[in-house]
Amino acid sequence: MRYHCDDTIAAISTPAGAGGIGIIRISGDAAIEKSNKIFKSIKKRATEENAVARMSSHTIKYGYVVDPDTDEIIDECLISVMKGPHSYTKEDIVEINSHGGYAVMREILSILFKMGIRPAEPGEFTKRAFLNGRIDLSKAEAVMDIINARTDAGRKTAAGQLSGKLSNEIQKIREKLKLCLAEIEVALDYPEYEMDEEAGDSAMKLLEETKKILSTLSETFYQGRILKDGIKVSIAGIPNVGKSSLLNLLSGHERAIVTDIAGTTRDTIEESIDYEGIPIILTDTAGLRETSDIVEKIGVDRSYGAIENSDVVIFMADVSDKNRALLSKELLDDINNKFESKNIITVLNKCDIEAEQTVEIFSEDSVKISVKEKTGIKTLFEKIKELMKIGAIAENQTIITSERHKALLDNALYALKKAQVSYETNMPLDCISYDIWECGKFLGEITGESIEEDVMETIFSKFCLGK
Ligand SMILES: Nc1nc2c(ncn2[C@@H]2O[C@H](COP(=O)(O)OP(=O)(O)OP(=O)(O)O)[C@@H](O)[C@H]2O)c(=O)[nH]1
Ligand SMILES: [Mg+2]
Repeated sequence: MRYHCDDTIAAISTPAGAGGIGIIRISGDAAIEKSNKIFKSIKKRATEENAVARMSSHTIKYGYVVDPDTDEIIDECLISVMKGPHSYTKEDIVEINSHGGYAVMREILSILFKMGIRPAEPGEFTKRAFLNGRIDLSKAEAVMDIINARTDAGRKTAAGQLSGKLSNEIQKIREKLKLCLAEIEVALDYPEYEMDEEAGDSAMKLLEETKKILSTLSETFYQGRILKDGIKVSIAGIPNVGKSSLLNLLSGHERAIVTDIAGTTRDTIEESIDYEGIPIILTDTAGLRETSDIVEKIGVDRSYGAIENSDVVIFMADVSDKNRALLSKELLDDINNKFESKNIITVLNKCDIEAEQTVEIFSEDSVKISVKEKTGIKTLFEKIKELMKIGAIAENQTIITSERHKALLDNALYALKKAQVSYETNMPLDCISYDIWECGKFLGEITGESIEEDVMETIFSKFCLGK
């Protein structure tokens, strides 16, 4: 497939701001011709004519970018040419590596725009790669995920999708659906014979298998989302138990104010950390207590909001003092009641201070730590991983991370369930094949084979400029 775009586009592909080098990418039919006009190659101290036009594909030349109207030298640069179809977009691509200053790159771009090249929209290079059939839609989406990945786990998942893991899985499912349809189609072609039982049973067996594969894939979304976006963990408890101290220890810097005054933290404080490749978004909260202070009251409300919003709650108690431990236990019971379905880990802090019979107040599976002496932290993280079923993902398993994919897989599953019901209730054969066809259509939207224009536009509009 080759989707022909009449216009040639250009954008800065490196991040905004000053950098050692900056890359301007140009893609389209006029990329070589236009860049030829603004580039002067220096060869044996003499300028070379038509330097870009004479370049072989996938080579680099050194020279200057000049304004063709004034001959003014804009910057020193390296220019590379990748001729279509062997390029990112399958079109001719020219990349100018200039110095990464804002003014330099703006000037080069504005000269290109004056020559009739159009500014690229966000994600337009990748969109062209998709429209020209170089990558499918799920791979295009993985490009963005790999750019945005903040941890190893997120990067690995995106890389798997980019290499075609999800596409292959979807392809396999679609093959199964085709087999299933073929069985039914034979019966449709010869309506004088009722769909014989054997053909029906084997079609339904295929359908059942496909359903299982689809639901396993759909269920990976829970872990996939965590790997991509992180686990939201809030730290809650009565004042002065060491919540902010834990946040500071885990984030590796003095992010929150710590004092021995109860009620130090007034607002929620968020920090992203990376624990063994898993992104964790930690929220320290204001200590929970009855208060008449207006500001503290708002803080306490926010603490409850943070608990509500989190995947895991670290409920921290201070076991260095019996009365405070009892107070913590009272609050813990209350929180357990209020947030029944939440994953709550009871963490007993200040274990470095000897106190009689305080630990026994809490259940046995509580995690004993001392922020001061940095003990028990590993056990705490193991507990978080266990609750979030992080270890349950097999090394080579295909994982979905996008809500769009999740919704489409669930629609595909629903279509198969409809097909099963139609078969069981002896509905006409074309009803069953329609449901199966519909299932295939939903899967095709994941890879982009069947996709509405506006859905595609929405997907690419979320991309960054220059990709
Ligand atoms: N001995 C000991 N002291 C600790 C430990 N963790 C924190 N502290 C001390 O406990 C006091 C309160 O710590 P914070 O981290 O401010 O407590 P907090 O729960 O954030 O308190 P609020 O913001 O008021 O709710 C400080 O004096 C800390 O140094 C610990 O593991 N052992
Ligand atoms: Mg605090």
